[in-house]
Amino acid sequence: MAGGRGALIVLEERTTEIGQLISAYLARERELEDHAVHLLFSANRWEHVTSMKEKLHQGITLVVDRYAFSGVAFTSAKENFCLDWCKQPDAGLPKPDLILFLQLSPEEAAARGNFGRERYENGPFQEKVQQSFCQLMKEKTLNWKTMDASKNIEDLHREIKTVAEEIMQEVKNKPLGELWK
Ligand code: FDM
Ligand code: MG
Repeated sequence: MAGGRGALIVLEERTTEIGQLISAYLARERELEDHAVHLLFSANRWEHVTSMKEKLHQGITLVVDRYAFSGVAFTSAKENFCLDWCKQPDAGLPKPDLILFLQLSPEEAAARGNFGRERYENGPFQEKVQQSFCQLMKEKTLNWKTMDASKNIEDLHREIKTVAEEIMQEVKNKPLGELWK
């Protein structure tokens, strides 16, 4: 999102009560109904919006992890959830100027550290999530870029830095949009 200085926002568990609930759910320490947990993830984003907007209006660039696209991709990978229902709770969030999809095959992802401990970390589900992401990436009103995440960290970093700096220049004086509206 637009601006000169940077700030990393990882919508991170544990800093709020909703975040703590989500964290316990992912760690399989507690069960939550599928619709309810989807709405909690979205609520967790909404509770960060005021401070995100403040930063953006100060000209700070935000790098946001765990944004609405993960929410839609993971819930819509479950049985009986359509993409459209999944998108609604996040409609109106600050619209990103660039969305980076770090693509890695589920096999390669599984070979990385700690895979399998958390909820959703199994091959067949990850395949479905990847298909949902492919659906989402068809939306032409959003600026998706796919990066090859199997590269080494230095090369990937360089590529991300280049596209990020380009878009920061491009959107410098543009107003903030609303996602899915
Ligand atoms: N996840 C993440 C969701 O199910 N919904 C969401 O809205 C978000 C942001 O939580 F399995 C899932 C995706 C993943 C887990 O997210 C933790 P990260 O991004 O892998 O840490
Ligand atoms: Mg994870």
